[in-house]
Amino acid sequence: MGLLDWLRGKKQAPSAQPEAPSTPEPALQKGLEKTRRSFWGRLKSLFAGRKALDAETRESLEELLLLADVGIKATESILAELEKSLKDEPLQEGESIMGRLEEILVRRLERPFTPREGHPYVILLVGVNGVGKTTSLAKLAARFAREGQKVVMGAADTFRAAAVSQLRHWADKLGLPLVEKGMGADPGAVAYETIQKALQIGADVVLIDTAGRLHTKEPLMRELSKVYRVVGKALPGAPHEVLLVLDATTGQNALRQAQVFMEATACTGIILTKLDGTAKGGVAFALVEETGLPIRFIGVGESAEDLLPFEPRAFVQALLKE
Ligand SMILES: Nc1nc2c(ncn2[C@@H]2O[C@H](COP(=O)(O)OP(=O)(O)O)[C@@H](O)[C@H]2O)c(=O)[nH]1
Ligand SMILES: [Mg+2]
Repeated sequence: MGLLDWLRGKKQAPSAQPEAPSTPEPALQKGLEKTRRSFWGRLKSLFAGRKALDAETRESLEELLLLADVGIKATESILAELEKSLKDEPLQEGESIMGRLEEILVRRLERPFTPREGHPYVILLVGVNGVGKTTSLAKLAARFAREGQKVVMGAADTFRAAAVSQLRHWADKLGLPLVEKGMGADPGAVAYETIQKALQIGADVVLIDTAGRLHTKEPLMRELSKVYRVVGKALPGAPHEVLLVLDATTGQNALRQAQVFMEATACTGIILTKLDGTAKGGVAFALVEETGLPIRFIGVGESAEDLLPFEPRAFVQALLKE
């Protein structure tokens, strides 16, 4: 099952273990271990033997959700929904509060997305420096290439020399074409040439890296909207996805970044990285609640297999697992 088909909304998310789709992937479980250990693992004992949500349990649950960085808004609405569900439909024999909570959490993470058709399929990666844009891009490129798609990468983060050379390193390692014009080049020109190259060689997927200088908001916005515009000019309908890369270890800061980037450009989804490095993976709920964007991929480690297509149920189940 291909990643590109999935991105285009045609099929279910591809699993690393297609033969056992109901068992959460080991990479996912491992990646969420810190979050699960610190907080979610405690829910079982909190709910043990309870059939209703008394004030004390409600308060403990609220505390756990807030500590996991679920955020005030999402926490309050999760609690309200759980209360309402238990009141409207008291638990039946064999049902548990955990089961109800699981359903509510899954629904919160499900966001419709409008996949766009297009060939080549153009993906822009945006986000602040250090969040994991370039590594995520390389991981995606590797996966597309493995699945037989013809990939072209574009180094439109021309602000730092290191950004270009990092992508060059990946391109060489993966044996994939990269369009680069060095540090200081016009990002719009790089993006344009990348699309030209893709059209020339009949590429299926184009992945474009961009710079993220959050402390200079105005130039960032100008630069991003220019790249966006230029890409659309080079290929009408493109970009098909603008993935906002956010670092889960930055907690509520990620929310502020999301606000700035959403003002600057039409983001279509989120890549939430470094979930393996934090106990506050609950920030996923806050991000979806506050931005309305779907999470499309999660990063759970530094190796190439550690970027996973995001599936709400698998994510929630991995969190709630003992
Ligand atoms: N542990 C972990 N590290 C990651 C993940 N994604 C990226 N990184 C690391 O974060 C650092 C910054 O990544 P980079 O792609 O250069 O960020 P960029 O500045 O946004 O392009 C690198 O050391 C990556 O290996 C992840 O999911 N988990
Ligand atoms: Mg980079």
